[in-house]
Amino acid sequence: MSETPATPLLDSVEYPSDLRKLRPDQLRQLADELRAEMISAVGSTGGHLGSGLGVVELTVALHYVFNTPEDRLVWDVGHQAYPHKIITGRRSRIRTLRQGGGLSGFTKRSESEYDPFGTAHSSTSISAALGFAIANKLNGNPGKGIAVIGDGAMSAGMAYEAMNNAEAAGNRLVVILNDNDMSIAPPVGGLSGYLARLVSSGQFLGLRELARKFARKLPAPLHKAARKTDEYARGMAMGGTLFEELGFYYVGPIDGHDLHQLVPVLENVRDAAEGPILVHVVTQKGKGYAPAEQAADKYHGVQKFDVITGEQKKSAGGPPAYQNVFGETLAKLAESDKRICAITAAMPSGTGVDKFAQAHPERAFDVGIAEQHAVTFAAGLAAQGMRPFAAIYSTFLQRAFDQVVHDVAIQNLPVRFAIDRAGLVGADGCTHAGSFDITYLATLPNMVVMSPADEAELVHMTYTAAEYDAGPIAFRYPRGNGVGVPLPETPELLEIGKGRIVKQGGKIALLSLGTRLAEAMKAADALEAKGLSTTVADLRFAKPLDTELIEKLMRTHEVVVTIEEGAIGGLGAHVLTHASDTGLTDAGLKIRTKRLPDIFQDHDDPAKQYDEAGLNAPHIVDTVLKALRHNSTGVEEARA
Ligand SMILES: Cc1ncc(C[n+]2csc(CCOP(=O)(O)OP(=O)(O)O)c2C)c(N)n1
Repeated sequence: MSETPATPLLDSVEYPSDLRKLRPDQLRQLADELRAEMISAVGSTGGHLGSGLGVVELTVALHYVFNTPEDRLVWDVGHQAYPHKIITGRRSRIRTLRQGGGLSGFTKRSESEYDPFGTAHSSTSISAALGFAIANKLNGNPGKGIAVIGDGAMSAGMAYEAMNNAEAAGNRLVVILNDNDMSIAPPVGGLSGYLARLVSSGQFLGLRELARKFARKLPAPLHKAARKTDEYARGMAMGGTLFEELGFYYVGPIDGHDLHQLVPVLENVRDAAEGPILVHVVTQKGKGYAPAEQAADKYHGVQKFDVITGEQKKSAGGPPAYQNVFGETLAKLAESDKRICAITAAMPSGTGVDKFAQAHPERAFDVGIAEQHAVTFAAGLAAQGMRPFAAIYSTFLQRAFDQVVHDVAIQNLPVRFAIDRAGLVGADGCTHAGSFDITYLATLPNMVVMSPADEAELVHMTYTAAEYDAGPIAFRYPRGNGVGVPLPETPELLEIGKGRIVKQGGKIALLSLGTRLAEAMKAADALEAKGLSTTVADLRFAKPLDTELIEKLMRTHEVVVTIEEGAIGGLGAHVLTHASDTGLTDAGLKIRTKRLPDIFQDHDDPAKQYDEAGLNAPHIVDTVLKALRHNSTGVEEARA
């Protein structure tokens, strides 16, 4: 006899208040439906999959037990929050994830009151949750601050800064350590070893025993749970000395997929009179979806995929990704140069450092999510005569700005910064956009800042950086694939601070930095078609500026337009400052800057983002035409 299928539960759960009406024995079914819904949604949108699958039960249990949104739940990084979005009023929009106008791939305050804090850069959750907890304490509000932080994110210093400071929050602060023994890549360092020892220590205690041991620390509630059953406490052990030394009550490790364990343990934590409490939850990245469970990266981030087979939509192929051009070039250079080292902060494949590591494992360093340390570590290597490349995404290097200034630039140490994901990044949105690096680097004395126009130029710049020992040097390049130019057999040593003329014209000069060169060339063609002779220069360097070239072009052209994929304060600002300081603007020269707009651009299709930013060829043409129509007092003259 076949069983009658259970009535679906997820349809009745729009918000956590609906979830709390369910019986504990219904939560398993709900979790299964939630997992299936998430797989189906990400199959149609692409995005982060493995991390969300690993926290389905945790999501259900947290919202079931705690009083969200009054209790402030902060998901670290936020890439695992898709199940959370589905049961906090956003199920109807879940298939818009990461698309223009759709839901963000991370938590976002403007999206929902259940997202009390925007995340995307890792390891911020404990600090933020502590802020919520203390604010509530000061204001007499009842809510707690709850941080859910991964073992990867726990490798960053900021997490410890927060824990070190957390005691004052008492039982208002709860930290859930979501230990899936994975970062994007396998986790690195002493902490991951420590957590593994806690999990495998074998000191499993029954809940009665646990309650006795904890009685003095976590009063009454554990006794209550102990009366229910011992079962769910299997795997619950004493330990966590590190966290206890930092002032936390450590509970765990517990099985993060077993709702019979999770719910009562979290109830105890909720009702505990003392704190702060850290609950060590063991989960499996990709849980419940075979293709993800079997994948080496546990399907951390995926393209759209077929739910039945797990097969991801192939990307179009074509030219190599910039990150791989960098990684392979550096690996080749390191064959004959034993001083070259490569450092990544938990992004070996994203930065191409994996390619280097395959060839030179002893000189490749994954330091975990620790950008600040990565930079100062590189500074130490450089000070000792090595040639370190710190390969860090533009957006994550922001976190290490003081290290760049204080440890590298002031000491004029030759750290090479290979800065990936510079400029707009499409579906990941403004938290991941590399908008500011030209500004924050080119403002520093001693710093050299380059940007390749294509993948062949990236090869030259990698080589130039390797050979440059006079001080710090950075090169920034975008997400995605190159433009399809052939890669050079032998890299060229570029002259520092020298650009190149790509197209010689007369009236209009387009000064491009980076990969918008292709759009500058298209714009030049369009301008030529209108009878406007146009020069295009690829400046290669934002610092030092090729002042000789720039001055010459300014003296011989009527309109000069700078083009860069970076925020205000970058190339355009440097060119304008130079022109103004040298008096070149006095004679009525028309200078315009094309750059990213002064807004945080939302996630969208890259082409649309460039349109919004005004960085495509037609926008460049418009800018030139408008400049030509302006008279010397800045007033736009009527069209002829
Ligand atoms: C400051 C910073 N550096 C790097 C990243 C890129 N990144 C996103 S998720 C992730 C791994 C996080 O691992 P973990 O915290 O264990 O979460 P899991 O994905 O395993 O659930 C990394 C390195 C980031 N978001 N922020």
